[in-house]
This record gives sequence, structure tokens and C-alpha cells, in this order.
Amino acid sequence: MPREQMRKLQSERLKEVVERVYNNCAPYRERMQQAGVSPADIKSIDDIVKLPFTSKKDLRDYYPFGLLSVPQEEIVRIHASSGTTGKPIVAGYTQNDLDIWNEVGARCFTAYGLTNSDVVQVAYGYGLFTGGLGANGASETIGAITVPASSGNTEKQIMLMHDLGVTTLACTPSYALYLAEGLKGAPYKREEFKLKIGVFGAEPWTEAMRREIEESLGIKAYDIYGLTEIIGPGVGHECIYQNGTHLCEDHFFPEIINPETGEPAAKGETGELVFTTLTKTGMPLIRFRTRDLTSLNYETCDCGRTSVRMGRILGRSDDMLIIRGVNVFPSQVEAVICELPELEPHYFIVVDRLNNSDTLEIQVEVKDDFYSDELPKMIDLKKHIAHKLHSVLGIHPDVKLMEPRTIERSQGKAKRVDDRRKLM
Ligand code: DLL
Repeated sequence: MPREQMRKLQSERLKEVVERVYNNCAPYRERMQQAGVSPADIKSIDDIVKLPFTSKKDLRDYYPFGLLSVPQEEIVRIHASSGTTGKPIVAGYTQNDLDIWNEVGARCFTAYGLTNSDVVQVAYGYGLFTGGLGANGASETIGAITVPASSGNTEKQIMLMHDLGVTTLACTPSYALYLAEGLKGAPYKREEFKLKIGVFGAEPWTEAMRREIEESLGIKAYDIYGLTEIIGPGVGHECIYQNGTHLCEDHFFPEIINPETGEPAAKGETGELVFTTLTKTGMPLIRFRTRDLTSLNYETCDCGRTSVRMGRILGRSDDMLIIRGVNVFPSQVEAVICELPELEPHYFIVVDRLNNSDTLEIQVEVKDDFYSDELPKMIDLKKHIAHKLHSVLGIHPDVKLMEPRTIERSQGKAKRVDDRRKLM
């Protein structure tokens, strides 16, 4: 769709959704009244900046159903994501919302080149988490054979993949790496598998990790993006050019803001991603602050799609570690580790405070071929890794070399940081 036409569509839809939340959801009405803005002030998509933000805190404050814009009877599905503290964040979906979800999910799967000839193994968890049911809906909507394996039980996953001629694996990128390890010890040859495509998301991953997955599984690995509050997987997808995540902006309008000031960021600048759901009816969200840090690119993609492309999620504004005053993102550590041939792509970060000074320990796993009993060799390797990490992070980490297969593997979203400072 030409950009001008897209903006027209977004303008119309924004007016409708603002009317809906204003008339049907008291917290929105009150907040808009406080900000001195009414639905009549929203004439085009450019007026979106007049509207107040919504945050994760609002979802907690109005837990579980206070932000619905329809009578509860119209809700047909609940999903939830566990927060770091206390109650989960709950999202209610109407049948209209599930239909939109299936449509955008199908759009994602089509962009990866999938059709009804494919066999899709969904190894995201099924349940309150949106990964399993979301990918399931996308796969069924394009008419592919859908294998609802859910997460865990790696041996069985591999057997199913082999026996059913699975062409597509949908799971977290960290679980894809875990499965790749499992495949090495499995009683099948690579030629016996039909696997060619991976649909990976639900956690940040780097280009280096993509290469690692593509090489170890012999597939093309594509990004899928989404969040419980907006809709699960299906908010955005890569295309075969793997050059940014196209957002389904006819349904989810994106903005980038400066996370400190809330002001719109300059074109192309990195900042916090904010979404307004333009078509949802159950729990529409206006200017929802995702805390994800990224940038947007409005140039037409080589694939011909005109939809805006999101850069990789660099981390979350709340995931950023400040260590001895320096901002450190786990994704930076991951990029370095995946580049080093001596290391497995698994790591764990421990931050602590000793005598009022922050400590940063990075546990890395040495590959079998490089692990040695000869101390000088190991000391040299450790120095080399510390040097590489220092050049990217700007601070000196304490590198801890771990034996092969000793860092815990993840079957869902990987937990990679233990910040012990908060406990003190
Ligand atoms: O993780 C939805 C999902 C399921 C997306 C399966 C893709 C595949 P939540 O549990 O609510 O929902 O977590 C949402 O996960 O704000 C990002 O920080 C992160 N995230 C999701 N997809 C990606 C991605 C699901 N492709 C939070 N790249 C989001 C980086 C991602 N981070």
C-alpha cells in the first residue's frame, strides 16, 4: 500500500479507536480529560502525539479487567505475561481480536515463504504465554499442517521433526540452539530432515546468533515479534531479505520516543517503541510504552513491501544494566560471544556489588575442541575473551570459563542475567 494511503487508513482507524476507548473505558476517558484532549481533537494520525501514554503500570493498576473497552461477555480469550514482580499482566481478546491475530500471523508466515504445503512444529509454550497459540493460529490460517508440540522434551521434538517431515520450526532462538545441540547426538542424519525455515522470537537475539542458528540447523532463521499486551507473535515479521522486521502498521501504529522525556525521537533514531492498536476491540491500547529499544526505517524494502521496518530489539529500557556507570546490554555480550569460534553461544551474566563497587562476571562455555587441562592455554583464552568484551562494553568484565554443556539451557525465554545488587 502506498504510504499516503496507509496514513489515511491509520488516521481513520485512530479516530475510531479513540472514540471507542473514550466512550467505553473510564480510565482512558479520565486520562484524556486530564490531558485536555477529546476525540474531536483527533483528526489525523499526526494528532496521536496529543494522547497520553499507557504503560505496564496501568495494566497492573487496573488488573485484571479494568482496561477493557467491551463488556466482559465479549471477551473469549485471556493471555498473560509474567512480570518481574507480583501479578502478571493480563490481556483480554474478543473474537475480532483473535481474527486479527490470525490474519497478521498468516501475513508473517507468508512473508517467510510458507504455504499450505509446509509442516510447522510449534515449540513455543502453549498456555497463558502467547507464543504457542499465536504461532498455531498463524500456521493453521495459511493451511499448513500444524504440530502443536509446545516447549520441552527435546528428544521427542527431534523425533517428531524427523518423522513428520517438519519444514518449519517455531520457537525461541535460544531453544533453537538447544535443539541444534540435541540434533548432534540424535540417531538421524541431517539429510533425513526436511527442516528449512525457523520462526524465532519472544526474546532479543543478534545477527551473530542468527548465523549460529542458520549454520547449526542448516535453515533460514526469521524474526517474529509481538507482545501479549498488543497481540502475541504477529505484530511484525521479517521477509526473505532479512533486513528489518516489517510491522503490521495497519493494525499496530508504531512510534519511537525518547524514553527519558517521552518526546518523539528524530527520524531513524533509536528509542523506546510505542504502539497504538488501531483495530482491536477487547483491550485497545493507546500509545502503549513497550520499553523495547529499537529504531524504525520507512524506506521501501527490496521485497516491495512499503510497511515500516523495525531494527533489531537492542534490549529493553529496563533490561539495561548500569555497571560502574556504564550502560551494558546483554545483546552486546551475546554479539561478542557468538563471534568467538572457541565459545558455544551460551552465556550467563552475574552482576554484584562488592565493597561499594559493581562487579561484572560473564560466564562463557568453551567448545569441546578448545577446552583443555593446560592452564596456560586456558589463561590465554580467558585474556583474549576479556579483551574482546572490554573493547565492546567499555568496562573490564571478569570472564569465567565454563566446561562444555554446563550453562543451563533454556526451553522458552532464556534467563541470562542475575543482578544480585537489587537484593542488597
Ligand atoms: O514474547 C510474544 C511472542 C511470542 C513473540 C512468540 C514472538 C514469538 P511477551 O511474553 O509479552 O510476548 O513478551 C514480549 O518479548 O516486549 C520484547 O521485549 C520481547 N520480544 C518478543 N519478540 C521479540 C523479538 C511474546 N522478535 C516481549 N525480538 C517484547 C526481540 C522480542 N525481542
